[in-house]
Amino acid sequence: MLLNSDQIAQHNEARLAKHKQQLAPWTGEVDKTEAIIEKLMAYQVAIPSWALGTGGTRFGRFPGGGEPRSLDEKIDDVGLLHALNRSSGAISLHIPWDIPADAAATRERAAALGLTFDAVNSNTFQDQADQPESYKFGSLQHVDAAVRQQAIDHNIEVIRHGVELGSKSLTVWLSDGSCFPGQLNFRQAFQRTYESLQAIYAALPPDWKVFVEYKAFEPNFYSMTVGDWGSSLLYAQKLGPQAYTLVDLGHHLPNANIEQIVSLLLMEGKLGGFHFNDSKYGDDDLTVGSIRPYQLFLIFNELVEGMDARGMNHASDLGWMIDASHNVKDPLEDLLQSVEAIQIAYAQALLIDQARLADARNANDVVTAQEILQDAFRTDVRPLVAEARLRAGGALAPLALFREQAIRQQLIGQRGAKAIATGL
Ligand SMILES: [Mn+2]
Repeated sequence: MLLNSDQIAQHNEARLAKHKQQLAPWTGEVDKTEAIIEKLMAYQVAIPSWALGTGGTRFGRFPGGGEPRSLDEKIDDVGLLHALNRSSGAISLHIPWDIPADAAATRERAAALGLTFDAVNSNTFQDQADQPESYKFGSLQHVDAAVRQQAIDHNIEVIRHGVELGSKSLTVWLSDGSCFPGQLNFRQAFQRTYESLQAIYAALPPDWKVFVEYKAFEPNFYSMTVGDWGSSLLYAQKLGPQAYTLVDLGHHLPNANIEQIVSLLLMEGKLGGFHFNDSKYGDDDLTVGSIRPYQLFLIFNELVEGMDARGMNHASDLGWMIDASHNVKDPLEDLLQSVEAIQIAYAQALLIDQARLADARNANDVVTAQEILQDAFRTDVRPLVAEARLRAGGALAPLALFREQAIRQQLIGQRGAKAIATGL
């Protein structure tokens, strides 16, 4: 065990006086403060198995050492994150990178660390060594029925693995599309994709959801067959009540109003969940909140208001997942930063006085409406987030504790300096 509860307790003890001081201004508004802390404690973010190793770009990859070499070690890493922040209580797996050799044992290992399995992800965007058909020209959209069937079978196999692990949802992200005008008949590509998705949908257990993830461009650069929230919603509506749209923050054209998309999908009961990340230009997969924290806050404003309007449970009614991975940071430190950024945006959104905001809107008082939002955004809620962690048994300062305990050095000692994560 790289980190035990005594070490966390010692770390917290040393920081407690300062934390209490920072929390003091909040204790005057007990009801509001307690409500936010409780919601933060219930809220868990799923960690993607592919973010635990150093990412890369098409130009290169610079592994950092001590990366998880197996599914078990990936689960251990998420367990470590969860021990530090008590908010990373789920893991999202990618098949075939993370096929469990013994599902019951994998499930047990995760449960011992307080982890559950969030959505399982299929992969038809690259060819595996042993597969007969190639996805070079698409998978579910392919003109050849044999390729489509192979991709359908793969998705059904992913569901089967997910069932064994206790997962309740499948995320389908397709790289299908075209790189040049004339390459594809859009209508027929849509229709073939829809029929393939129907076959996958038919294999879903009754208590499962399927998330249809969209992406504007890359790896196809002329058209993507699930290219925007409109086409994803179309598939989800046609498929039926178990199908939902998944919003990946990096999968839009520049300057898209993501918060408006979120609001409308929620209104239609078709928002399934999120892939959190941040970006400056395209699908940059940067640390959540590192580039556009205000956008993240505005998205959470729509989420809180929209979920409350539908009587939804913030913690459990949507899939909350990170999808980020890059080249220059320690992946575990990066994930601690991402989870904290999500919690901060969530807590700030919970601060918004929605009744006052509605009054300002109804009075066409644009200035007050903006003030209400920015008051919340400019409030330092970090003491609340830290208090939620403390009460849940986590560390007051997870990143600091990660470094104090030299956890990366310990991982390198166990796994080696040249250990490279399986998967991407
Ligand atoms: Mn994604």
